[in-house]
Amino acid sequence: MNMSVAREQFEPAGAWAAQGRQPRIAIIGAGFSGIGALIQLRKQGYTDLTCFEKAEKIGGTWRDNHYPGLSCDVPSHFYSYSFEPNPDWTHRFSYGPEIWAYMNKVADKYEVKRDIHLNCGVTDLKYRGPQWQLTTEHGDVEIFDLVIAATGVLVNPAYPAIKGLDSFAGLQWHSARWRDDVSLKGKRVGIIGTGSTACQIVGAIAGEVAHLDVFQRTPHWLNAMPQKKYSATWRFMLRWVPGLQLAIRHFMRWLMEHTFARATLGDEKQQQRVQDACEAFLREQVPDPELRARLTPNYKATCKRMIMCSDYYPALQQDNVALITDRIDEIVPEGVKTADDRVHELDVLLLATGFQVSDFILPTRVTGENGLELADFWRDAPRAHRALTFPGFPNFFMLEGPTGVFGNTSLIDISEHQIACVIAIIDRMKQEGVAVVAPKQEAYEAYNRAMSRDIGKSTWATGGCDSWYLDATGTPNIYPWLPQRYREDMLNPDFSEYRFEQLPVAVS
Ligand code: NA7
Repeated sequence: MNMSVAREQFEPAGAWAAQGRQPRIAIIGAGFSGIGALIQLRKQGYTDLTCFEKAEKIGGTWRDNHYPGLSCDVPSHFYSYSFEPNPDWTHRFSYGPEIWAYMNKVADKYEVKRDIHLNCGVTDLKYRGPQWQLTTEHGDVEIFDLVIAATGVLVNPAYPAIKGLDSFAGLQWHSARWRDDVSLKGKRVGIIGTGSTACQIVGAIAGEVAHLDVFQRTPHWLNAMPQKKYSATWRFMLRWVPGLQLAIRHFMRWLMEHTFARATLGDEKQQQRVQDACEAFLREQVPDPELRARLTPNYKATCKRMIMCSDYYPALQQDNVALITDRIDEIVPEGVKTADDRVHELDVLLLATGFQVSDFILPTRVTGENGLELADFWRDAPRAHRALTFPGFPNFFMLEGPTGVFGNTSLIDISEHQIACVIAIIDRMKQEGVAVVAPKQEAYEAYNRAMSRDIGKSTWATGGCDSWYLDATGTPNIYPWLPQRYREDMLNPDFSEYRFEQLPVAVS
């Protein structure tokens, strides 16, 4: 494929809106957000869309993650597009393959796959006011009026900085790079990490491996996953009873946001309720006091992301499973050596060690006005204006950007609201012949000041733990208010926070 386009072809294009032409919009990433953006933009009459996807298939995190036991801890009827409810979800909390299939089905139905270039990673984005020059990994160059990064939050695997990691003689891989070609049956397996991913994997593989060592650095709080298989009758009702699916969606949203979200955001009563539930769950599930003590965190529930998983504790108590809480000293060819000088011999080592959470669109090089690099703008910690835009980076939007609503709700729901905001901004550009839009520096600073002030009240900050929510400055890099507030802000953007610039229309 050769998409090379001479820049001159577009000059002096300048203000698309003033010229009355369609804006050329690049969308980077074909996961839930990118596909949602393609669909919503097209519905609103924006048709010059090109989506760049680095992988050979669409799907984002639901393509990358396909480990055993993968499921979503947000209820399916809420973790789906609002414009495409799915009466056929088989479970209250869907498993990974079903979610991925749903995304593909929606992409097919709305015929957006034709807009997607697969195997086409973007390496470089350069602002050449008022447009963006986009370079792909193949060296092709294209010019766009607007860029929407839909590159996800937890994308690049974090590999643990443990001495000797590469010296392991057996097989090892990260949870997000699962080896479907290797059977774990009858093998001695070790897993490093005890976050949501590890809990799901442990529950799924404990029954088939010969032996499983679970290496825990810090215990996490768990609660039961109230999983439920939906009956055919229920699914029939969902399909035919008007308003039922919508009512369930709203109820699930309300429930999540009035329990977990409030518990996290300083509502002490709710926090105590969640705390009590987690403690009771641990007591009921783990009768052995010695094991229970090793599984009891010394920080508040909801400080780290609370894990919903019903088969982790039972799996840990199987005869072929051991919880190892001694510090890992190093990885040796035979396995994992712990601080008690013991070598835990393994055939396979699984790394469920999370993601590089500060990357977002990086390592794609993004250069804004006056040569400002996004990586430098984010030097201390990634920040954004309303988790969506950046001063100095005009005509550039990032869905699920830094300081977004990452906890206690559906990311699909949040990104849909962000897309609505992007469309409102583009509509205004069109109506007023605007060529350049970016948040004002003072609006960005005021917003981030308010966030820093209020995030200090959340259990992410006060709960006494270390977590992936904390950035390099030790501040939770996450939205400090209820998701409802964010949705309202997205639906009613305050245009005074943005710099809208008209440019003279060049005569060709
Ligand atoms: P998480 O939640 O970041 O968990 C990573 C786990 O790996 C966690 O238990 C870490 O221990 C552990 N870890 C990381 N580095 C090391 C080293 N060097 N040594 C030992 N243990 C280590 O990632 P997940 O993939 O489980 O979940 C990520 C999100 O995906 C989740 O929140 C959902 O939103 C979906 P720690 O607790 O830091 O001591």
